[in-house]
Amino acid sequence: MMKIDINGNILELVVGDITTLQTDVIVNAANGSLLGGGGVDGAIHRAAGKELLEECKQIREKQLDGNYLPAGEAVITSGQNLPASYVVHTVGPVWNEHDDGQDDVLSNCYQNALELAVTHDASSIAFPSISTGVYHYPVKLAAETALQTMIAFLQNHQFGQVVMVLFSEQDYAAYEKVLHDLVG
Ligand code: AR6
Repeated sequence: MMKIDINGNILELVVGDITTLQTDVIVNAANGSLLGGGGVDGAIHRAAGKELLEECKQIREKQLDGNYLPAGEAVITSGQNLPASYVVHTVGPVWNEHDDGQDDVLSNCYQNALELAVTHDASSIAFPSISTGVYHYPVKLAAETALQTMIAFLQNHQFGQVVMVLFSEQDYAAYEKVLHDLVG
């Protein structure tokens, strides 16, 4: 585990299952349908229970007029049966080596999730490594964008605690190296 102070806030990297975290908010790496899937999305819906899917359907109908949630954007539901109070659902970019705007889209996922947490008076949030599973974003590049976005946010806010939850030792090592390089 790596834990650093940024402007009175805590930023930490841990290995684990995000569905077990007791932060105010956990973030889901969803797809635009918001109707569930594999990876961390499947794990969150299984642990939260079917009421989470109902909330997501309501958001699709009422907040999104039936449309898909675009990549980079985020919406919030309750945590249902999870230890977390809220789930922020965001959609990462699908990796494409010929597209150079993906880091901005990925950064927006983290930024929009953090802003939703603030508007819901949360003081702790846990993120998975968005886009680096099924969406194939390279882990090192994703770590640079994720951590730079979190650090810039924490430098400008009195938030509390941000936890980056990695699902393997290998991903943890990649994020740890990038964080060391960013904070010196
Ligand atoms: N806790 C923390 N991290 C996890 C967990 C968990 N329980 N389970 C998996 N991961 P992915 P994406 C890690 O594929 O690339 C879904 O089907 C995983 O090892 O979940 O953004 C959605 O519905 C990886 O490091 O998300 C979308 O269709 C990271 O979470 C699509 O996948 C993200 O992998 C989104 O793809």
